Amino acid sequence: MARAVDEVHDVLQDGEQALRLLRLMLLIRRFEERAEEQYTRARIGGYLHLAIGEEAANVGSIDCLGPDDYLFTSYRDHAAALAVGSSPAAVMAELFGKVTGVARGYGGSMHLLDVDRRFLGGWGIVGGHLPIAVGAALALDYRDVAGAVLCQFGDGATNIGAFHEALNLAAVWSLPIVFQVINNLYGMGTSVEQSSAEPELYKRACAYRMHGERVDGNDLLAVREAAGRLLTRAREESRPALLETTTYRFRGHSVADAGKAYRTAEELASWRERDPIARYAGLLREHDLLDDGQLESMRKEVADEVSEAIREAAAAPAPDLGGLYENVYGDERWREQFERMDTAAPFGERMETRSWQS
Ligand SMILES: Cc1ncc(C[n+]2csc(CCOP(=O)(O)OP(=O)(O)O)c2C)c(N)n1
Ligand SMILES: [Mg+2]
Repeated sequence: MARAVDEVHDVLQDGEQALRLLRLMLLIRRFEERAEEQYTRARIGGYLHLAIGEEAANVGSIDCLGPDDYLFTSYRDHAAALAVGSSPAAVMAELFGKVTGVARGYGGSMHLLDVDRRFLGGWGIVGGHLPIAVGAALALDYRDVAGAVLCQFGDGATNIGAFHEALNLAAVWSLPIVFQVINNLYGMGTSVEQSSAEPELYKRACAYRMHGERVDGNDLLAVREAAGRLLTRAREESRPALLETTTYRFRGHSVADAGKAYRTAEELASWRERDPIARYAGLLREHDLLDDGQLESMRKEVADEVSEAIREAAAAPAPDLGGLYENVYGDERWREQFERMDTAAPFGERMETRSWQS
């Protein structure tokens, strides 16, 4: 794979920017560790999928988004929300199901969003958001806006029908979208080798005559270079691409999975040696952009920021249950429908004809 070395290292020409990216990855790591802890304290309900180990794959591409671009991702979405600039307090509050959360506490961990920052979710159905992201790219094209869509998903999603439908349409209509597969080698407990006839996932792009390439997803600057180049191409030439970023999740699939039954301790250890944060920090040290004192104070800063986010989330009120169905039904008359609920009736509601049926 050809890589423009000068471009890869442009970040290193700007010390402030180089440190900003490190800080963001440290913030994500700390946020995830504390979210895991809060889950075990039963302060977070539902599911919780952590991106510990996948920070570079997230930050590297999301950092390339411009003011007219949109972001979509899967349920492993905390890193994406933080990378796009959502406040840690609002993201944590969403995990806690509080009204100050990014989805007002109704979405939870898998359904983060930040419309102001053009982050359109956080989606729980594997691969289900790909056609929706294609729709956003079509909207950009239709409105003649020179923006692009970045759509992230896991390796498991590449075996879902919607993946193929989405890539096909994006290619047929030549839409400005970069599909980023975050290949962490497993879909729950099933390895890519076991589940994919072509385990080099970027090669699937050729079925749609689309550009595909693979980069080391634990190398922040490699991800950033490739994503930047493909997003620019999408914006300027309205051409889709498939970018595969190989990485590894250090934790289990979700907090309910220890992540040990289907992979060996040796495998985990070998990936830990390629920890994206340690690796990037090492690179900054080599270039005299970072010393131990700076790293320590940065770690402390993000730790304090996350502690404060937890404090705020814990203190915030839960949403009003009366609004539970708001934004769920398009028809405002839903209220009337639920007013008729009667748990004692045979089918859960009274049987007379409802006005909204007529
Ligand atoms: C359509 C659909 N099928 C199954 C599931 C259950 N499920 C949730 S996550 C997951 C694994 C997906 O793995 P991958 O796409 O590699 O993403 P990762 O979790 O590794 O980030 C599965 C099968 C689902 N949510 N949606
Ligand atoms: Mg996976």
